[in-house]
Amino acid sequence: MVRKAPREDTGDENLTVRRPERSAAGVGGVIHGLAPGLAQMGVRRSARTLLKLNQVGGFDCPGCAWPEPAPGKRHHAEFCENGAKAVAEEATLRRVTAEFFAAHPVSELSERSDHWLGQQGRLTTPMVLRPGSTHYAPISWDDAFELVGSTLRGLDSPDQAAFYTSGRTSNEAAFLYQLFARAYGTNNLPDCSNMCHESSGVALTETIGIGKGSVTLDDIHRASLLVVVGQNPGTNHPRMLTALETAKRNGAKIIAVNPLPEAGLLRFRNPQRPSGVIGDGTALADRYLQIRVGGDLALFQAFASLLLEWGAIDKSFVDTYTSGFAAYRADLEDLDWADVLTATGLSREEIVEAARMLAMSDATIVCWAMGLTQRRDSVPAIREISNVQLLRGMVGKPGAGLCPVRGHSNVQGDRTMGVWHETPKWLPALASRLDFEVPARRGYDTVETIRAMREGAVRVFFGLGGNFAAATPDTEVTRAALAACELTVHVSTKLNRSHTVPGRTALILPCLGRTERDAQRSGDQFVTVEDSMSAVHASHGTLRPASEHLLSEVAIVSRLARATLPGSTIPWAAYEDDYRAIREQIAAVVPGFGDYEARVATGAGFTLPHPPRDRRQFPTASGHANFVVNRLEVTEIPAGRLLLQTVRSHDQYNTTIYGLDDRYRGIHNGRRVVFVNPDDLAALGIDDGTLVDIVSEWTDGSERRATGFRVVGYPSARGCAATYFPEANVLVPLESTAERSNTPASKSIIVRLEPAPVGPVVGSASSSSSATSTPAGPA
Ligand SMILES: Nc1nc2c(c(=O)[nH]1)N[C@H]1C(S)=C(S)[C@@H](COP(=O)(O)OP(=O)(O)OC[C@H]3O[C@@H](n4cnc5c(=O)[nH]c(N)nc54)[C@H](O)[C@@H]3O)O[C@H]1N2
Ligand SMILES: Nc1nc2c(c(=O)[nH]1)N[C@H]1C(S)=C(S)[C@@H](COP(=O)(O)OP(=O)(O)OC[C@H]3O[C@@H](n4cnc5c(=O)[nH]c(N)nc54)[C@H](O)[C@@H]3O)O[C@H]1N2
Ligand code: SF4
Ligand SMILES: [Mo]
Repeated sequence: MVRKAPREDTGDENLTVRRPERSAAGVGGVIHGLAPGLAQMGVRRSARTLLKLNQVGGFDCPGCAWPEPAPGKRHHAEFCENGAKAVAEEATLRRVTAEFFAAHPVSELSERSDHWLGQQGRLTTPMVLRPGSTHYAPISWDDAFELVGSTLRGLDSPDQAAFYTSGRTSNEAAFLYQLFARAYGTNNLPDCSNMCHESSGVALTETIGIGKGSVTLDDIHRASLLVVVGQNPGTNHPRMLTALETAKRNGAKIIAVNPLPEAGLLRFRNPQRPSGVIGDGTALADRYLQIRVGGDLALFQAFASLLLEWGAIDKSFVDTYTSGFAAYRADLEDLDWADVLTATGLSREEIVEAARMLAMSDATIVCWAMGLTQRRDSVPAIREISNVQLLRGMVGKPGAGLCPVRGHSNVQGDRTMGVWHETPKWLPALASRLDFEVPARRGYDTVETIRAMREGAVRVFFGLGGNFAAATPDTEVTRAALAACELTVHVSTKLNRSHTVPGRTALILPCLGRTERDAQRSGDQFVTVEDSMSAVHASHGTLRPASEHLLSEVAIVSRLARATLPGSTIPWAAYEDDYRAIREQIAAVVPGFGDYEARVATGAGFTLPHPPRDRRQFPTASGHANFVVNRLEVTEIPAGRLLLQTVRSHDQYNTTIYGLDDRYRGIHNGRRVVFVNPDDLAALGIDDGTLVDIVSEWTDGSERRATGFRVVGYPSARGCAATYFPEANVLVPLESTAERSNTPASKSIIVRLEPAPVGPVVGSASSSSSATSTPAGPA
């Protein structure tokens, strides 16, 4: 295998490992959050910008999808450290200009790290890479749209194009984008949800009839028990800790279920309260279940079995609102406790104690995120959570419910707006209003899109935001698939990996970010977003745009549509001129959006209807909430192997790498680390600090390799290792996905660690699969 020297210092030579921190946030968090802003925006712009964050009349945080408190209850600084970093990343004063592209050939950019690419600043002008060229060159907007439009018009079928969306896109842009794709003739609308909470959507649709969570922020505050499963809120949803703290002050108990003892879950120092600035803060979790990766289905089956044994079920709820209870109860009679203990790695006593807390609670919420959704058995595991909540009657009751905690700030809204590879129920109504045909074929999801590109069935890839080349699994396969396209187009704010994996022709279309003023013909526009708890509200950009050449996402979609569908009778130009016209269409067809304009104009926004939450009405085929029988399969880990999961560091937003530290886990100046329990290291005969390759092993006998990781002894659950995404995506084959949701199984990878051959360059070699040693870009 070729070991390549990196183009620049990835920092890993200076990697240091300290003791993990015991608690999250506090004054340290605020200072850490402000530092990138000060460095990238300066003092005045930082202060002005951050004061608008999450305030009425200001912009919605481009970080995560955690909700804001109601307008009257907001603090002056209603944001967290990572929200401030997300804003700094967008509001930076650094710029990527045409001169930048003239100075850096694509071949060079492709060898730069994700961190370096992001650090170059905001994209400022449309760029094209023509066949055979070595550099991106400027192109006018008109020529860019004509290029995309003529290519799309020239395809044999609209299904030869795929239109990807990342979850930062506003409701208005998302609605227009799916309208365009459908009017053009395809349902090929893969999105980041396919890699994120798709498993939650599929499972909940089956059990309660709607793929969204059933709680509000107020419910979190009123719960008497919160179970936080497979989630690291201290890093990924920091203000969720404030909500958990409020719940605790109101008397709630908290159970954390996680292979890693994440700092924020265990203790929290609230920076908005003086007592949080000093001292050790609030102990959050009352009980910590250090579960093995993949043990959740077994855990919740064990909970259900105990609750049934104790008669601790809400019989009247079960009788009135559910179906399938008898079969479910019968199935659990055969529960094999030996399997439960193997799968979870927990003792029977630990499980019984936690189950007792469930039995005692009159208002329980279960929250979860990526620890549950990215495994082969994700959908069954989430259905099992739903089963337990149904047993106890914990849906449609104040302070109780099911709470998938979404990632991207508008990922839930994008789905509501019809960004989906299947057809929303309201699509026929839209089609008849605007006179187009509903495309007949089901569209491709993310993994299917990669496969179709590889096979030549998809020839044009269009990405509205995101970083498809880096976020997806099977890095080499995905990159080859993108490179095989006739045309790739990325609507982006920042330079990223996807721009360095061009199709035969490639376009970069730079757009406004959410923080920026969006002026159109009818005046300044605002957009709307939906948070994780179905609350919809307006977001007003206020900053001066990073460049005068930027277009809004809405304008880009509108012009794309006009260039592609010249005879279209849909009023694309009117939508671009005044976003109220888009909201009018949304209000006319999407349930729950009646009187949209008036309801977002007030600032407070509104919460979308959710029949199970609001009325215990379950829009399933049976009209009841469904108990579903799930089979418990214990993953066998061969001797000498570990079950690897991939996590986010505290200094990244998905594929955007803000910095090289992961403070809470004690990692500084580097990312190529693999966390392993010290007892496992001893059993494997590998010393802490050893440089290893991570090799994943698959049932077809194939292997994939990521090279040059430093082993860090860490108190993870036994037999379970962790490393960062996207560096580890090279290890996951396209075929390894969750049942039913087709989400890449990036959190259960059987691996062995191989001490790396000692070379001159330490910890910097590019990831590569065993099949090829093409550099994947140092991470
Ligand atoms: N700052 C910041 N914020 C973000 C993001 C970011 O990258 N940076 N990303 C956003 C996005 S898109 C998303 S989807 C969310 C992601 O939010 P999270 O889901 O919190 O993100 P991960 O880092 O993937 O963390 C997964 C957690 O699940 C645990 N886990 C892994 N496997 C298992 C398992 O089998 N069982 C259990 N019980 N736990 C397990 C891991 O130890 C880890 O604590 O965050 C959003 N917010
Ligand atoms: N191994 C592994 N893989 C994973 C995961 C994991 O946990 N482990 N998590 C998965 C998850 S949960 C997700 S959500 C996906 C994320 O997949 P994506 O959403 O595709 O990736 P991001 O890194 O969030 O996208 C970052 C890019 O978005 C662009 N961008 C930022 N803001 C805007 C904007 O306002 N408009 C536009 N047009 N562009 C913008 C910038 O150019 C930036 O480079 O990754 C998935 N991949
Ligand atoms: S919790 Fe999420 S939405 Fe709220 S300020 Fe932090 S990053 Fe932004
Ligand atoms: Mo996500």
